Amino acid sequence: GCYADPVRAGMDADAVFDGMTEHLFFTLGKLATSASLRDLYMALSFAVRDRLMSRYLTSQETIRARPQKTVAYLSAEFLIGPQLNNNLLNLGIKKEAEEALKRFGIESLNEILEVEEEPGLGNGGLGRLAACYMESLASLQVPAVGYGIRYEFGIFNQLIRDGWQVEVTDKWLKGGWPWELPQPDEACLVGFGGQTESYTDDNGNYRSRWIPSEHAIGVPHDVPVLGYRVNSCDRLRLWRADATESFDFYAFNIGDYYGAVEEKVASETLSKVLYPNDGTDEGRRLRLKQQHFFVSCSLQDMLRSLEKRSIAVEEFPNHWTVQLNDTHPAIAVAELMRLLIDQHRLDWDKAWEITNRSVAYTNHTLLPEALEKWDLSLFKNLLPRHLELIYEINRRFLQQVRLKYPGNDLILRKLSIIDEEGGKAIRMAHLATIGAHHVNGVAALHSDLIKRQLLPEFAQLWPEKFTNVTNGVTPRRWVALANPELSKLLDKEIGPNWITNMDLLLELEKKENDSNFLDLFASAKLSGKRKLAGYIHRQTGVLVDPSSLFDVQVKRIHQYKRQHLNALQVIAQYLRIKNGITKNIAPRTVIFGGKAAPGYFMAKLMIRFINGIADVVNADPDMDGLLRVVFLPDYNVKLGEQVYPATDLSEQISTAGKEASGTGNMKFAMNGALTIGTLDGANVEIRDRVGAENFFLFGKTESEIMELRDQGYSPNSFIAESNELQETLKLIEVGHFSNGDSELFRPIINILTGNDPFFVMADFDDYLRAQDEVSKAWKKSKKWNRMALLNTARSGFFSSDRSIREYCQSIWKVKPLPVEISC
Ligand code: 26V
Repeated sequence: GCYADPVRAGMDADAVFDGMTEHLFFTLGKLATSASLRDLYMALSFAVRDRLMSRYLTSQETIRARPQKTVAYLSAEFLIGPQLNNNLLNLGIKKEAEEALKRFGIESLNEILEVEEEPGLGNGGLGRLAACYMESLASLQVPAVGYGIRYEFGIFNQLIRDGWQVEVTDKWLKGGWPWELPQPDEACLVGFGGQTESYTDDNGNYRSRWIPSEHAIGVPHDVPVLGYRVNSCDRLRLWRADATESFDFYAFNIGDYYGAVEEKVASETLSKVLYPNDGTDEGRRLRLKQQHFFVSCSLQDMLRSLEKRSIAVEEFPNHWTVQLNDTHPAIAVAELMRLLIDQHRLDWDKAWEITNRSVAYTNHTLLPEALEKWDLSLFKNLLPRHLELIYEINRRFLQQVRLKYPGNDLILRKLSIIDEEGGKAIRMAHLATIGAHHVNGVAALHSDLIKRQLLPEFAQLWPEKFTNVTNGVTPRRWVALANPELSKLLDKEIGPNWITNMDLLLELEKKENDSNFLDLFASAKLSGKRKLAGYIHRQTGVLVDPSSLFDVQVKRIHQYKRQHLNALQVIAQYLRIKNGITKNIAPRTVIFGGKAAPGYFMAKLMIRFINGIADVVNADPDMDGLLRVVFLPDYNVKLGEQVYPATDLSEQISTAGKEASGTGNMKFAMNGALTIGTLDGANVEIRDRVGAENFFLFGKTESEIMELRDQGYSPNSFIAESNELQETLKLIEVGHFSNGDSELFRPIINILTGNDPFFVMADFDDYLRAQDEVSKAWKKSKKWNRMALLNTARSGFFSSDRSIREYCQSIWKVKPLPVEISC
């Protein structure tokens, strides 16, 4: 097909300029002479969107008539980041856009990119992974739909006031967001609450019927996801919750017009706000509603696509493969059963076969406190029919277990979907595992621990079900777009194909002793550091030296990620400098960034702690030229694009066994940062790939941590052995970083010296030793640059293209479907 209007969608600079002029006039109601930067951002975005349409519509046509399967990636979060630059890159019209902007008097595309609000529709790694995967699916020409929620307010914006985090509502839609296409004609209806009743159908079979007490309407808002330099343009379909007409109708009859409006407002709150993944119990009911809402809309949408083409519902698994991104969409197992049995009238066995053949589940955490459980009473109140179905799924499953383990009651209790300890609860990971044909972890170590620790009985029961797909990140956004200097160098050295084939970076290995090339590589890094230094100065007022070692930890703030371990190390370095022991010290700029969940007291105190240290260090003339500490406010995708290219040292210091994978670690390595890290998550594989000699390893292994825990961990035995650690703790206790207030950071000291589940004291000395290695290595700059180059050269494995190929081959059984545009 061909829908391109060459007048409106030409790819040269003239056409882009004309497109912008038209949109300024007709879409935005502005004259070019009075256009603001925001107007120009909107005009360029609409012009670029026009140029996606031919690819988007042809792709959707091709997928609709598809001879084969489409991937449905179900995720409560898609942290897609800014869209304009990515679409310019993937379309290949960046130069043309720059040229068009010049004619509006704009000298740098960056001025326009600055204006874009990013949709913060995710918390961190899990949501960003979904976005990288959508981009790779499109680039690999795999038919796919990402299904999620169009939150009106995404993750909060973070301000730092007096060192504390302050949360501000994220009003990302306020200026209008040009990248979405609302499709009200494809709305879906979703029920909640009420009760079930049994009845006998026309054939004399007992059936259950759900009469919900409440409904919401899901309106799809579609975002085109264009692949890199291909015609394939997949779709991200985000559901917005609307009130149903029936409320208005009912209220109209009884004359309560304003009451009806209030009801409408209440039901519209369903897709209002994204919840932090690690918050307290706040809003649990609403969160379960959100999950069922988007899952039900998405499954109805998939079934409708078959009906439209008169394909029998039994064919579902041949047309859709449904991936559950963590347990947030795990209700899909029960909802698909409900739709197949109650609406499509299939019998249980057929419905179960279809469900099981279609659904696969990715686990993203082992932390027991992070495993989703729903109180039975809450669940029953909101989803009574789903509870019946889950009981039946469980009954049949446990019967199977009984046959395999006769008389073993313990194993039944362990495997049951219903947790009977304390108040009864539904374990969503069990529902997902039983319903899915594959369960995968997100890094080799993590997948291994799923089998050995999280779900050992399930793994014994179904060994073939469990597998690993190590995470990856898209080289388009995280290298080509974020790091133009490095990209230019790579293009020149090995040609442009590395962007879609990161294994080609291995050719850089032969440059490892080429001083000339190493200098060029280092100057690309320096250019990134200069830009970040400018940003740091504008944002925080702190002046940092681009020639110092940029030592960076950016990620959500968590005890298990151990930002406090990094902070303690900074204090130890501060003390050494104060004591005149500067021989082994390399000049460093230690940079932190990340948000704490609003209800997570300890994480918020860690931010305050880092800022307390920064204030003391940065104000002390003894630290000049040796140490700076910066907390970058409001870490998000856009800021990440500035940070990764500017980093020398990547801090990946979680307690072994706690970080499922990490993905920031991969972005750093690709951009030529060295890692200081524990044997946790994907760090293990990064070290294997880049070489142990190009990685600063420290800390206890997962099994050593387990052993410590089993012996009874006593932080004091580690403190007793380390003078530096004692002095470091002492300085905090006397209030040195809190203007003499010896109480402020007491909770941190108490945790670290008491019952610390993350073993900070146990790893401190080895961490300090590894940091000394870092300082030593930094001083031999040629050697450092060689190590950095080898990190980039050997990081190709961590492209999300590789991850997606693995999902396609071993889990989804889908093939690429190239899209032809015949004009
Ligand atoms: C974490 C926590 C931490 C403790 C408090 C409760 C709680 C609740 C949820 C979570 C996050 C769970 C899911 C998640 O975001 N996992 C992340 O997924 C990334 C992509 O696979 C992976 O790289 C990260 O290691 C993993 O933490």
